[in-house]
Amino acid sequence: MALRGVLGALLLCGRALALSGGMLSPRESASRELKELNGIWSFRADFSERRDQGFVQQWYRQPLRQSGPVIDMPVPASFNELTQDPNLRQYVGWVWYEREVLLPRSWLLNALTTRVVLRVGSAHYYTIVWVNGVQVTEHEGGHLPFEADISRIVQAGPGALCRITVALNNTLTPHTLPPGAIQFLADESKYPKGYFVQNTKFDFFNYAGIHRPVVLYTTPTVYIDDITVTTAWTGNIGVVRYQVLVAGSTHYSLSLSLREKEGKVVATGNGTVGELKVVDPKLWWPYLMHENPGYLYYLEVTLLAQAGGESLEDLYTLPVGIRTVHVTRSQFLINGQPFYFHGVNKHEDADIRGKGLDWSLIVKDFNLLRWLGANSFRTSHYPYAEEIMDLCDAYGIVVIDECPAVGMRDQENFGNKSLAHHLTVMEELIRRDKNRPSVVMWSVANEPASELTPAAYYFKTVIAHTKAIDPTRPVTFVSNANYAHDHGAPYVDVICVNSYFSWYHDSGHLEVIQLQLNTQFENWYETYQKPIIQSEYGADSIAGLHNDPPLMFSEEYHKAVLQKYHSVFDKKRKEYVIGELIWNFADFMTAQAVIRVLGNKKGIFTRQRQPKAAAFILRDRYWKLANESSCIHPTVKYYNL
Ligand code: BDP
Repeated sequence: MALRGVLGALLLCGRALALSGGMLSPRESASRELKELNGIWSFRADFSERRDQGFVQQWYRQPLRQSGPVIDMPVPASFNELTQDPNLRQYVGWVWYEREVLLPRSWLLNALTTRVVLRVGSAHYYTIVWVNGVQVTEHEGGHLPFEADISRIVQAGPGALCRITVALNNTLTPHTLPPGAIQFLADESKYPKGYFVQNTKFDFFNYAGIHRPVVLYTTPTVYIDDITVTTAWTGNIGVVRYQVLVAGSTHYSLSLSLREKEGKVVATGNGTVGELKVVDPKLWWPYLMHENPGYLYYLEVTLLAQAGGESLEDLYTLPVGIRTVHVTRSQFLINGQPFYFHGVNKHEDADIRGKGLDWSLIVKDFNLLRWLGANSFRTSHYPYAEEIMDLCDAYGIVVIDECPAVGMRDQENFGNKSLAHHLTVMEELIRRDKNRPSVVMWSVANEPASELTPAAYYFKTVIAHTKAIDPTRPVTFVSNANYAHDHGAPYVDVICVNSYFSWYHDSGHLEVIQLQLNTQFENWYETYQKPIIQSEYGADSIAGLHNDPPLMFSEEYHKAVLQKYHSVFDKKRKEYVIGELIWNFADFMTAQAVIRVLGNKKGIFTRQRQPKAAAFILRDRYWKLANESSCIHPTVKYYNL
């Protein structure tokens, strides 16, 4: 009960925090310095019965080692699988992190001109941050960044040592995204006193910890707070519309220049709002649609201002891709050309580090995606790291950007409290990713119980809000509901549908796939006349397990399921099916269950990124699809990768 009480109270506080200002990715420039705080932090999980000892004893007031034993914990990483302690693996409640850092003297000398910001790339799920014992921020939700201006605290402090304490709670409630529920098991003949478990209705392990980099960075006290760009082109003229938000003063001037990759300035402008015109623009194209995919310009924004009698300058450079996105009744157009999504669904998931950002894994995954001939992925089932999104922009990998609304299976998940939080999360997601050319569509949820009556108002509201914040991108959510009873589908631009024929239904009966898939597509299209993406399909296979004729869980069965689906895609893609995204790119960890063998095994790669037989089927198919596309450039070579 106490655990529920503490989290409940905090979530209420969270509600009051209004979303304001920008969330530009931290970048060094002539006016901004950056210090990464990745590495070993001190850590303690609060195993007290009520999980509240850290608050009662105010662990943030002094170094963590003084209030009890600490262990080393890497950041970024999930804490779950880094020790041999099963209780930490399945821990639910508050954990505490701490790091002491020495700040450069130059950051502290002039409070009138220098601002110091602490930024957390993501921490799951509810986070409170103190600096030198003073609370500086709190944030609800994993997968998205948050930050705090800590200038006042560090600049008033006794010296350059700065102690950062982070308390983080992985408890999920019916109103969090994703939702979950704590179940207290009171039968003392079966469970120890106070025993509880956390139940979720989504199919991945609820890894927790500080999952993405923590950085400190500086800006001048008058600074570029946010930039919004939208792009268009007609004939041989590209247009970059911009809006710049400045904080700290109303007396400033702004100048902008747009540079090519090679450095040449192609357009200049000034003021907070304007339009830059580029003659013969190099458009941003998806991977395999052009010989030079992912072309980025660089928008350099320069701010000049006066503060405390001094002249200040702030510089920020934003990568910009010029491209357009449109949806018709049967097509998805990028730069006016039909785009067919042949890609994957992923997870941020790996051995040992869980959902912690890992550069080696990121690079390996992008190499595998390109080897596969995949041109797109969906960020199932939550926003991925900015570092990943940067590479999507640069490589031309098209993204359906999904928010963490997954496992919304109960009536309780569709009330006003959930809705208010869902709107905030969409605002945070769009604020972070709005300028990314790779993001072509927002997905507001995965497999919600959209057949429930309240889902109609709920999704109407979430989708309208998303479109109001970003009118430039289509919006969807991913459905597994019956087409005739789905209350959210009327509001989406593209129908995204998941199905697992011959797996969860008619298990073992490969022969029914084509008929059932055909019926699925026809029902949805006849009802809505909107283009359709098969947003999940697949089967589990244990790498190295063989059986012919194909039986479930063998590599042969996995291949056969894919091939049956593909034969229907090939007919329907000539009509209104605009994409196919395999479930899943790689095997991943889930909660323990009788249908999961050390996790979900629907990956075409193992968790260690070794290909199963299905990967080769998909590779042949994706390269064939790419080569068929009218705009693929002949220099793109399958075997060169
Ligand atoms: C779908 C879910 C996905 C699961 C997958 C499966 O969207 O998260 O992992 O099924 O069961 O329903 O493998």
